[in-house]
Amino acid sequence: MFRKSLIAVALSLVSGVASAATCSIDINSNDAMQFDTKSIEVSKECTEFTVNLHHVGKMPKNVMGHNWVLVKTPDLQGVSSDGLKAGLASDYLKADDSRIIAHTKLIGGGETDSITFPISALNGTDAYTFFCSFPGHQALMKGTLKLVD
Ligand SMILES: [Cu+2]
Repeated sequence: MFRKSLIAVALSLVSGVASAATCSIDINSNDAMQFDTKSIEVSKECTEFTVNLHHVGKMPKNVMGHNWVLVKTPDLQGVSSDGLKAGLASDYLKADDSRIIAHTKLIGGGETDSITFPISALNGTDAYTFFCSFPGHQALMKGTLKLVD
């Protein structure tokens, strides 16, 4: 009897973790200029979505800095080139750029940063791209994000 209820509690814990996990993602970046995620699906059941960006490398942010920046795909080149002009002091992002939907700060090896944004910032028709705005990284450090049922 006790054992059965223990199993029921364990099962409910597991399912609780599973549904919470769909509204956040952990992404690793490294010294080889890579994200370990190429596509992200965000459930429409989420009200907010959280990205936890980890830099698992050792290099400092002025040499191998990474951030996670979300834009509509057609805005990618414009946000990226304006970010380059903004420079390291601005985390390679133009200040108050309304085209940026969400972004973490720029981090170096061993660091982590998180960003939470409302799902109301997304819709089911636009295509979204996430990328790292550090100079030269976008070619490798890029992926897609979409809203799913
Ligand atoms: Cu990067």
